[in-house]
Amino acid sequence: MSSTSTSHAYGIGVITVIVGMSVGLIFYTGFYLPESLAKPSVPEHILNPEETFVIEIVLGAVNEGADNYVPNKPIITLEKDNLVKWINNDETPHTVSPDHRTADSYSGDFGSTGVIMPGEEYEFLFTEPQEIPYHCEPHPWMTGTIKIEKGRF
Ligand SMILES: [Cu+2]
Repeated sequence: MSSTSTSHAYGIGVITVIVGMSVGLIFYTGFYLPESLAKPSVPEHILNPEETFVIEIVLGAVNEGADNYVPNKPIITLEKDNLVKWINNDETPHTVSPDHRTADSYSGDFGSTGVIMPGEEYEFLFTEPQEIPYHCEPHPWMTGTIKIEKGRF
């Protein structure tokens, strides 16, 4: 009799552990994981700004002392022109590389991966205010800064 009740208690214990683990797993995959993987929620007007801001890598940018990133130190505004496009109008491949590793919490790491070939472009959507000094990897004398500011509203 006593051995029956012992195995009965054991059975209930095992079931309790299984149920507990299942509840934990469901909570983890159903609530915790999606929350931690989700991108931050960004207002629609920042995701779809009115304008694209263009920075030209001008012809002859490769030459030391010449104009390179034009405009060179622009200030852009969230919700207005926070989608920025660098266009390489030079005859040499260039990069847009942050001086220090810089990320936007929505768009990820900032900077062109590899070179931007002549005629090609690099685009980045900024969603947070920040100031980023950047340069060209093969031509370190080519430098620029971009500053992103909050919108008026
Ligand atoms: Cu360059």
